[in-house]
Amino acid sequence: MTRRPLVAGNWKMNGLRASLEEIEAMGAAYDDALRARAELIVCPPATLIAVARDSAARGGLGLGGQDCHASASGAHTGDISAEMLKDAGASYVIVGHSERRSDHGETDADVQAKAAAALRAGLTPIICVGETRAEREAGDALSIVGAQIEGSLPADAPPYIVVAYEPVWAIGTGLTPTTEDVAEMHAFARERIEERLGGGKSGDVRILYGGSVKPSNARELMHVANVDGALVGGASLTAKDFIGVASAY
Ligand code: G2H
Repeated sequence: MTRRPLVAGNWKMNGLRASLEEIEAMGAAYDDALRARAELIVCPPATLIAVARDSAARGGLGLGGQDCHASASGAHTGDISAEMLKDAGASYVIVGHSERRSDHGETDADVQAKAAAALRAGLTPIICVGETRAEREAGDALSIVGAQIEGSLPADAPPYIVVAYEPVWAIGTGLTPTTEDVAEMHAFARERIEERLGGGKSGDVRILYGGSVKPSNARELMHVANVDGALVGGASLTAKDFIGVASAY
C-alpha cells in the first residue's frame, strides 16, 4: 500500500479568467521531480474549470470542482452536477466542505449522496470532515469526526476516495492543531474509514489535512503519520504559495 500524496488547492469563491496565469505558473513550476513526489490538483470556481482545462493539462495539474448536486440533471436552478464537472474537465470534486455544511445546511446524508453521485460520474470525491472549536473544547472531536465519516462516506466506496480532515476552527484562521492532535485524528479516521468500507480498503484511502496550511507549516504537517497530503485554501491562490506547500514533499 503506497499512497501518493495529494495536494489539492481549494480556491473557494476566488478567481477570474486572469487567474489562469497562476495555473500556468503552477504548471511551469510542477516539474518532473515534484510530480514524482506528489499529485497536484486545483479546484477553482466551476466557471473556470473548462477555461483552465488546457493550461492545467499542459502543466500536468488535475482539476476539481468544489461541490456537486446529488442528481445527474434536473430542475435544480443554480446547481451543478458531477457529470457537468467531469464534462468540463474535472477529475475530482470536494464534497461536504465545512463552508457548505454551515452556509447551506448540508448534512452527512447530503454529503454521502453527493459523494455517491461523484463516483457514479467517474469523479473522485474529496469528502471533508472536521470538528468545531466548541466540539474540540468539549472533548468531542474524535466522536464528531467518527460520526461524520460514518454518515458521509458511501458504504461501498472504492479505496481511491479521498477524505480531508479540516478542523473548522483552523480554516482561514491561521490556527493549526498540534502535530500530535493531527496524528491522533488521522489514525482514528483511518480506523473509522476501515469500519465503514471494510476489506482493508482504508490502507489505500488518502487522508488530507486542511486548515491554514501554508508554505511555512506544510513540511511539519505533511510528514505526520497518516497525513497523505493537504487541502489548501488561501495558500493555493498563487503559484508561489501553492508550489511552496507542495514542495513539502
Ligand atoms: C480549509 C482550507 C481549504 P484555508 O477550508 O479547504 O482553507 O487553507 O484557507 O484554511
